[in-house]
Amino acid sequence: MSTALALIRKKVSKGERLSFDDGMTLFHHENLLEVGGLAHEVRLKLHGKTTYYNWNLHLNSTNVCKDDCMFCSFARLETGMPQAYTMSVADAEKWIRERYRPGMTEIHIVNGNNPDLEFTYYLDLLSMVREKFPGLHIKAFTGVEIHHFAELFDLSYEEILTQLIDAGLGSMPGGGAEIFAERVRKKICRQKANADQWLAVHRTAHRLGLRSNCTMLYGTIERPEEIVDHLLRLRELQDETGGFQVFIPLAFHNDGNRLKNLSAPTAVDDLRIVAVSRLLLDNIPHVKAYWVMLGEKTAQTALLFGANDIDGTVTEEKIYHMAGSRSPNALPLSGIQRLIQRAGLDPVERDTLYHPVVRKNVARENADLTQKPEESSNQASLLDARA
Ligand code: V47
Repeated sequence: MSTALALIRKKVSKGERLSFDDGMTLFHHENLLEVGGLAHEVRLKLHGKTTYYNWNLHLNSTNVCKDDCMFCSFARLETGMPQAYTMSVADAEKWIRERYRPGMTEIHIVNGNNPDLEFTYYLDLLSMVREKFPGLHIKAFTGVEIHHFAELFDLSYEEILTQLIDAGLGSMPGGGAEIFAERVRKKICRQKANADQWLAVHRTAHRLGLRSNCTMLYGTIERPEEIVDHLLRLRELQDETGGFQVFIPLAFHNDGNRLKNLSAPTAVDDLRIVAVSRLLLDNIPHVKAYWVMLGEKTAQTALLFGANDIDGTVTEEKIYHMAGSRSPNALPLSGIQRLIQRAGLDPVERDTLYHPVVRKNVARENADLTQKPEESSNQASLLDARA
C-alpha cells in the first residue's frame, strides 16, 4: 500500500474527514482493490452486511423538455415532435393501475421540463396518486424540475414545494445535479438550473422537512477534480441540513444523444466512483448502486466497493433504456435479493425513507409479477429460474 493511501486509511479508521487532496489521491491510486476495500470497510462499519432495496415503480409522465441537455436521450424539445408525449392525469392513473401491485411502496416520478403544462397538472398528478394509490410514497421531481416550476409559475422554491407537499409529495429524487462545475454545465446542460440553484432547491426542501437524494452524472467531459469538487459540495450542504438520504452516482450512457462519440464509463470507472464517493461522503448515510444504470453485474460488485443499496424493482425505466441501457426493464424482488445474497450480503427491503419493510408471502408473490410476460426471457428471469 502506498504511503498516501496508508495515511488515508489512518484518517478513515480515526473517523477523520478526508480532504480534496485525499479525494484526488483515491481517484488516481493505481490499486482499485485497495480503494474499494477501504470503502467496503466503511460500508461495513456503517451498515454491516445490510443491503437495501425497495419495491417501486417509475413514471415519466412527459418527455417534453425545453432544456436541450446534450447527454439526454429521453427528452423531446417540443410538444408535437415525433415521440414526444404528455400523459393526462387520467392517462397516468391508467398507466399506474396497469403496473401497480398491492404491496408496492414507492412511485418515482421524473419528467422533462415541459413549458406547456400548468402547475395544477403537477398538483393534480400528486393528488391522484395519493388518493388512488394510498400505499405509495411519492418521490417526485428533481431539483431542476422544481427550479423550472419556480421560473415558469413565478413562485419561490418554498411556495412551489409547500404546494407540492400539500398535494402529496413525500420526498425528492436526486436527479439533475449532473456535475456542478460551471465549465462542464456550460457545455452539456447550459439551459437548466445551475449548481447553486440545484443546491438551493434541496436546501429549501430540507428546511421544509423533506428528505431528498443526490446524484452525480459522470463519464462525459468532466475531470477528476470536478468529480471531487462535486462530492465535496454535496458534503457541505449535508453538513448544513442533514437532509440527503442517499448518493447515487449515474454513469453516462451514450446511445441516442449528442454525446454519442464519447465512450461510456467502464466497470472499473464505475467501481472507483462508488468507492471514492463512499469515502468522501462521510455524512450521507447511503450509497446506491443503481442496477438499471450499472447493469446487474456491476451493481452487484459495487455492493463490495462501498454501496449498500441497489434501488428497486423499478418497473419500466425509460431514461436509461432510451440511452442504450441493456438492463431489463424491471427486476422481480427475488432477482434483487439473489444478487445481494450471492455477494455474501443481507438483503433488507426498505421504504423510501429507509425504514425496513416486513411483509407476508402474498405480497412477495405479487412482487414477482411485476414483469410482464413478454419480458420473461430476460436475464432476471433466467436468474430466477435457476434460484
Ligand atoms: O437527472 C439522463 C441522468 C437522471 C442520461 O433519486 C443520464 O433515487 C446517464 O436521477 N446517461 C435521472 N445519465 C435519474 C435519476 C435517478 C435515478 C434513479 C434513482 C434516483 C433516486 C434518481 O439521469 C438525470 C440525469 O442526471 N441521465 N440521461 C444518460 N444518457
